[in-house]
Parts: sequence; C-alpha cells; structure tokens
Amino acid sequence: MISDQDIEFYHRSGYLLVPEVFSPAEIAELRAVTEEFVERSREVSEHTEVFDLEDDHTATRPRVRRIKTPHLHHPAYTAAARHEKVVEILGRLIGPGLRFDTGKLNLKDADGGAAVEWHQDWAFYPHTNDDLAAVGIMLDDVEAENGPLMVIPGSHRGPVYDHHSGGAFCGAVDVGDNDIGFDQAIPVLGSAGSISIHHCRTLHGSVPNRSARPRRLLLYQYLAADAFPLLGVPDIEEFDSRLLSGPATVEPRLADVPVRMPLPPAPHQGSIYENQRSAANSFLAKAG
Ligand SMILES: O=C(O)CCC(=O)C(=O)O
Repeated sequence: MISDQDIEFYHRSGYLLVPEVFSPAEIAELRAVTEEFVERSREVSEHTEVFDLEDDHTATRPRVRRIKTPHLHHPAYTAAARHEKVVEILGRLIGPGLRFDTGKLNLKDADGGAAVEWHQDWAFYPHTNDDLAAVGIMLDDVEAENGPLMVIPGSHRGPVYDHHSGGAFCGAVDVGDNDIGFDQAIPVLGSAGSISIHHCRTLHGSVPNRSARPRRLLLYQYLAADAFPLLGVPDIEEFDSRLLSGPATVEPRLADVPVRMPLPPAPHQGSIYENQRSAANSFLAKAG
C-alpha cells in the first residue's frame, strides 16, 4: 500500500497521508456506530469513562468531544484498530514487531469542535525507543476548513519540548517560549477512508472546526514490540495481548532519545483537552 518513497518521506518528515485505506462500507459502519454513541451521550451530563464532553453538551443537543478507548467499546472500532492494511503499512514504517497501544475518537462537531494545542505525543508517553506512531482514520473528508490535524514537518528529529506549566504536566507546548517554525505547519488533508500517520515526536495540533461539516478522526497508537513505556507496564499479560505481529519480548530496545517525564501529572486528568486546560497560554483555540 505504500511505496519506498512514502517510507522515506515518513522518516524525513515525521508524517504521511495514505489515501483509500478504509473502504466506503467500513467508513459507513464506523460513522453509524459513532452516531449511536453520540445518541447515548444524551444520558450523561459529565465526562465518563467513555465520553469527554464539550462544555455546551446537553441532552437535547449532544456535543461529544471525544469517545475514549473506542476499541474497548465496540467491535467495529476494535476491528479498525487491527485492520490488516494498517498493520501492513505500520510494519513497513516501524518494523515486523508491532503492538497496539490505545486509541480515541476525536469528534469535531460542525461550528465549534474543539482545538488541540501544539504537542508531541512522546511527551505524554515516553518509551525506551521512539518507534511509535499514531494513525488517524478519517471518518469524514478532512479539509482546510474543518479543523484538520496540522504537523510541523521534521520536528520528530528535534528536541522534546517542555509540556509543563506551573510545575506540572499540561500536555501543551507554550508557543511563546519556543523558537519553533509554526509558520511551517502543514494541514494533513484527505478524503474519508484515508489515514494520516504521525511519528510520536512530531509536533502537531489543530484549530477549532469553524465549518458546517463535522471532522471525526479515529486515532490509534502503535509501537514497536520492543518499546516499553518508561512509566511502567502494570500488567505484562495485558501488554502482550496487544501484540499485532512478532514475538513477545522482555528485552526492551534502548535508544538514545530525548525524554521528559509527564510528571507531576496534569491537575486536570481525563483527556488531552482536560490536561491542556492548565496550559499558561492557548494558541490554536483562538485561531482558525
Ligand atoms: O484531533 C486532533 O486534531 C488532534 C488530536 C491529537 O493530537 C490528540 O488527541 O492527541
């Protein structure tokens, strides 16, 4: 599904778009399941284990910001996480030993879906090596107007930036404090069924959805089978149950990679949106 040039582009730029990975029927099913979840969210008025809600969510006008760990809540989401084309593509980018990590579905409703401030996933979950990537399955056409994921090409080869504020982790980079070429940001655009892939150290974020069209992005994280989380493995059987290819190992590969621990934890737990509430400044929320 991907060429040698795509692999070279991913390693150089820290991201890749692959069109037409999911079929129209698979996308239709994922959309229908997502709509059922949004219907169910009418029953809740606060964040739950499943739902992260927009501030203006109500029973009459449900506004879900995120479905948490969707792969644990519906077989269609589970199947998407283990989709053979995704596993094949990641095998070429990361290597034959591959593990699923976790996932989320970020829904950006029309007219106001929330921004995600600039960050590196690596700041949230450092590992013994950085052969980790996030895959964004586009459930809608992603266009410049509906809050696309934006990346800073090549930033995965640079430092890990400070994601702290007020002495605790906040999950966002303070744009004012850093000399980062944010003007070089590239929106990752594609039609429904395409996937984006970004390296765990690639700086990325997104502006609110100011358009009349939703932007639902099903984001799954993957890692090399020999990448072990520096925050620990609480349950090795559960960890190994997520292997997608290659044998289990208890020998982590140690790479010379920059690390900052996400500690002390963010005062607002639950989701990246909650973590980022304690950031000193917000930038992307005001843009778009
Ligand atoms: O939904 C988006 O546009 C960005 C999501 C993201 O980076 C995250 O949730 O970590």
